[in-house]
Amino acid sequence: MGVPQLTIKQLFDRESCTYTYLLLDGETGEGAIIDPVLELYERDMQIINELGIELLYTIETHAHADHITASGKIRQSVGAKLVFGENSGIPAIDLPLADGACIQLGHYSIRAISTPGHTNGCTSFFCDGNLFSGDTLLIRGCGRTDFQFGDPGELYDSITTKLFVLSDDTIVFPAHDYNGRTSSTIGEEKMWNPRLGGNRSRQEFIDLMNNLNLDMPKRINEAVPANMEVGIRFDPNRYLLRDFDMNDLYQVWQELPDNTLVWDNRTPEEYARGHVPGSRNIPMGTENEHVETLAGYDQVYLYCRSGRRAQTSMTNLNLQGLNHIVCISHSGMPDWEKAGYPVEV
Ligand SMILES: N[C@@H](CCC(=O)N[C@@H](CS)C(=O)NCC(=O)O)C(=O)O
Ligand SMILES: [Fe+2]
Repeated sequence: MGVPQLTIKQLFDRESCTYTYLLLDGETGEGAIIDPVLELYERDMQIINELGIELLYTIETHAHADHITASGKIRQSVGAKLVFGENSGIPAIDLPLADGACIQLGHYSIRAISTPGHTNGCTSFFCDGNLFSGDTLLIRGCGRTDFQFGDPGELYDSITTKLFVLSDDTIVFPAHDYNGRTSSTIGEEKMWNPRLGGNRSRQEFIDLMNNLNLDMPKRINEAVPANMEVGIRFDPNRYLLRDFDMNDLYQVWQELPDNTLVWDNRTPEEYARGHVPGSRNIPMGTENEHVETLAGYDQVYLYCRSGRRAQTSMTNLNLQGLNHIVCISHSGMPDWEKAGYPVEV
């Protein structure tokens, strides 16, 4: 009898191009799942049951922006322990892992490697020569850094000092691939990754990442708050008041209660051209610098031009535990102007 083998099953979600991984120690029958997708819960549970896997862990590499996790549901149904990096900011965690911390899966050890950058709570997991890199390192790419407290400098440091130091033959299994590729190696990525390979400097990487101009993931406003609660107990109305529009804001604004803020998160240029009188300008993308100030208000009303940016800032702040923001999600300043309400310049 040879040495027991770690079995890895790579599963795919066509909708979000997400890879879910099932890890199995064939000798003990113990297993772990990484980044399961809520819509594919039945598929994954069927495999787990057919193979007779005792699922010890459901592991998340980060709070995803593009799909809702099945981890909460899996935890409820089979009692698997929920595992995240300790900086994920997600409350329903059984095992928050610090950088370098390990959990045992049969004969194998799974090691958490803190790799912030794509989000501030991203963690990669290393097991038996395999790296589950989440969205930190993708095949010939890397995660974007323009939401959920992403930071290109941090991402560069995570990849170069935490992942590229692993041995060249480490197999890289990412959380996504949009081009049908399934795995890579650290050696390959050091050589061929167009964002990081060769002699690209940290500053060049930052400039590149700050100018990607990608569309927002289609489901970000739904997925991020849901994933903060690991896909269970999710009530979209708690976060998104679909019916609250600029006319409702006008009603509130006329007799604004004490300690209430009207927040305009458009650019300073747009704000200067005309805004709701008394509103404060905190542009989208800088809200993380104002968490304490915003938390100090009893109630915050947030608007932008169309509602899209308001939703994005709100989900960013939901991640920080702020739940007192009323988001005007499907209208904005042009609607206020059209209605003939007062405008301050
Ligand atoms: N079009 C996709 C968005 C995909 C996306 O933005 N993916 C994130 C990971 S959550 C990313 O980092 N992508 C890197 C890239 O596209 O280069 C969707 O709507 O869901
Ligand atoms: Fe992601």
